[in-house]
Amino acid sequence: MTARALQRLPSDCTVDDIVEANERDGGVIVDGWLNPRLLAQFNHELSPWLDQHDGTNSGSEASDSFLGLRTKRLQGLCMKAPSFLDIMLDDKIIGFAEAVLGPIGPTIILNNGEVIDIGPGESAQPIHRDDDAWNFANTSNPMIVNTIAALVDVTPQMGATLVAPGSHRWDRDRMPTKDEIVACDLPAGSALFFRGDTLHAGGTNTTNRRRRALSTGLCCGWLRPVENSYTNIPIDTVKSFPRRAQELLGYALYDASEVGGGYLGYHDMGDPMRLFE
Ligand SMILES: O=C(O)CCC(=O)C(=O)O
Repeated sequence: MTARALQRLPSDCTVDDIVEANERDGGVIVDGWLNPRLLAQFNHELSPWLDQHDGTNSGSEASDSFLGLRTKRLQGLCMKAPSFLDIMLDDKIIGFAEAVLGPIGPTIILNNGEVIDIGPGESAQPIHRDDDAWNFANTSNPMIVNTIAALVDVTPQMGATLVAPGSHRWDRDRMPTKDEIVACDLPAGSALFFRGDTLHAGGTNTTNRRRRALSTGLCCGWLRPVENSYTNIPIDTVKSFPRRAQELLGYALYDASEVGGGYLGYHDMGDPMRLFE
């Protein structure tokens, strides 16, 4: 059976619309999520970093091959491209994360803020679930939500994200057939919002253009995130950020006492947010 394309929502959609579509399909496209001014500013800030980027070199061949040998990736965005803060603090992404992850944790943190710039000739990634980074966890609820925002116009031929709609409800070992996968074409500024239990991958780039996109993922406050923001962003820089950004970067004490849990992430037996007072 051929996969149904993901629903497209307008930029004035609500968090409930995003959550509802995700509940049904495992992902949804929000057109015009990033406004043109923010998009232009963010691209401007990124350009020097991408120009001087030497390509993937994580120190592990297996990891490099998954991340893409013809793909440039950047983390530490709050420092490299400060307008990322506005993206990370966007109401829709935070509302989406709180709604989906709330059942298994009272607070959320940044999993990754990562530019994924897929170059010509790159092949598609293996299809995967973001939740599988924590492969022993086996929770019944996703542990992360992610967004892939197009920073340039992205066509299916340029390595658009591939998604298997509905796969968040499949048995864990079921893989999609070709017909069950859709490529998300995204005009610049539009974004795919999806859950950590949805099968997806970066696609093949058969063009001579680069596919510049941004992955902003949020996860449960009790998880060790994919990106290490403590080392990627100097603490003196974090000091100047709004309180909510400091919390999302993992500095707030995780407090699950009201839901039968405990405290995680002490600094000197207290809340690390004291460092910013
Ligand atoms: O680049 C994309 O569209 C998806 C990337 C992805 O899924 C990943 O790197 O894990």
